[in-house]
Amino acid sequence: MSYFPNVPQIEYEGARSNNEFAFKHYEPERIVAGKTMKEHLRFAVAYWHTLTTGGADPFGTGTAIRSWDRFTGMDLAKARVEAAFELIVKLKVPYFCFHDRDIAPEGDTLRETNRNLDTIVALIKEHMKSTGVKLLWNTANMFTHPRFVHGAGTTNNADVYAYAAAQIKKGLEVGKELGAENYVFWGGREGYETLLNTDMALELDNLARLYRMAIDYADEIGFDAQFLIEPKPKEPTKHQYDFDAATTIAFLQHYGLKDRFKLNLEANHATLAGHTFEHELRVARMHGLLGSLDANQGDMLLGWDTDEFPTDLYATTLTMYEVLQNGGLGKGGINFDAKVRRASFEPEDLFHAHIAGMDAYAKGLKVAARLIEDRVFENAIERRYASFREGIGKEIVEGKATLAALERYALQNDAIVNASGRQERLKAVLNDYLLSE
Ligand code: XLS
Ligand code: NI
Ligand code: NI
Repeated sequence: MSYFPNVPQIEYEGARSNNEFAFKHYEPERIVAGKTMKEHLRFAVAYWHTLTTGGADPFGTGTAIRSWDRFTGMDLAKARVEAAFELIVKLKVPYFCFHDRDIAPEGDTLRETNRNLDTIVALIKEHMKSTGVKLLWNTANMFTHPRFVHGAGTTNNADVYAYAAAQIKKGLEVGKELGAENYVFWGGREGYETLLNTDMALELDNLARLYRMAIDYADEIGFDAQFLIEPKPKEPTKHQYDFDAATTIAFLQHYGLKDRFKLNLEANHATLAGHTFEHELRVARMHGLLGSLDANQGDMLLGWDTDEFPTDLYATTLTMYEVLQNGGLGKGGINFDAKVRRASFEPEDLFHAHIAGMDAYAKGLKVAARLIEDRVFENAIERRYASFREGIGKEIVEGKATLAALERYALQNDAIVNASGRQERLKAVLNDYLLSE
């Protein structure tokens, strides 16, 4: 039986195809910059947005038509697994990601909850085996249940902290069982509302302790996934501790955790923090910490995490530029942490959305590869910083300059000449590449 009877297997048909159920740019086996598109992009479906949630917003209930919704409880969880793998295979997506609570319902006790999880994990394992689909990452949902009202790793309540630890322990075991390539920590409630009741130093120390315990346990059970932290500045908490890449890197450095973690960066979280996505990627890349991507986009006119499917070609191009300059994402991938709009409630919309996102990233990859091959920005940047390769600039870069020496230089150099940054010209060239690919 099929959950998406109206949707065929999606194939690449090229830019001229007008088949709505075909890729126009994503050609999995095509070689770009030395690797297949499939190897570069490592796409993943996000279980929560695609299988679990149903289009509810703070003003209205769910709208999504999902044929698996006729079931409840564990039957619903099982039906979602069937639907998930049908969708993932039809989309030719190699990976998926989930929170523990996306795939199986909570029971009355932690023991029962873990039993539910085990049942679904076993079913997922069978499907992974028969389809070859792999788990990019899993994570623990430590933000939905009311027990996490004051946080999980940064709660004031040690009983809740212990519960969170138990949940992470189980998550690592599940990750190992399913061969997850990464394990994610997103601190949805790891932040604070007011300093009037908050011991920030204790909360941060405790969060680091929890990460340390997770590393130790992963080592103990031989789970060799890459640990990832996903920054976000706010929502649901007013002020989240993993605000952005720079803040998270400072945290990792301070607590001596930098060599065991990388970052899972999300486009909409970047814009919520007042950055572009490429800024966040560059910061992580400079520190060797670019791990994985949550691909989506926000809305310029809305100030929250709208998690739209990524269709902005400028953004996907500049994102793939950073990824290529990073030498790829290693164990990471491109996870569509994105949801169809509430008004796009038909099951087919799930396919249109993923096809749009995959094509936008494929196009971005092709354009970025050509930009790099032609050294478009590299040449411009090299010229712009030429003054640091000779004379006084070279001495500065080599650490030979002192304030006194620079003063001597400045005193006899009255005619400073600057050159244009040529921003508009570079943007026009970027347009030319986008339009001609
Ligand atoms: C929410 C986050 C979340 C993480 C995984 O804003 O993006 O979905 O990716 O917990
Ligand atoms: Ni995310
Ligand atoms: Ni998000």
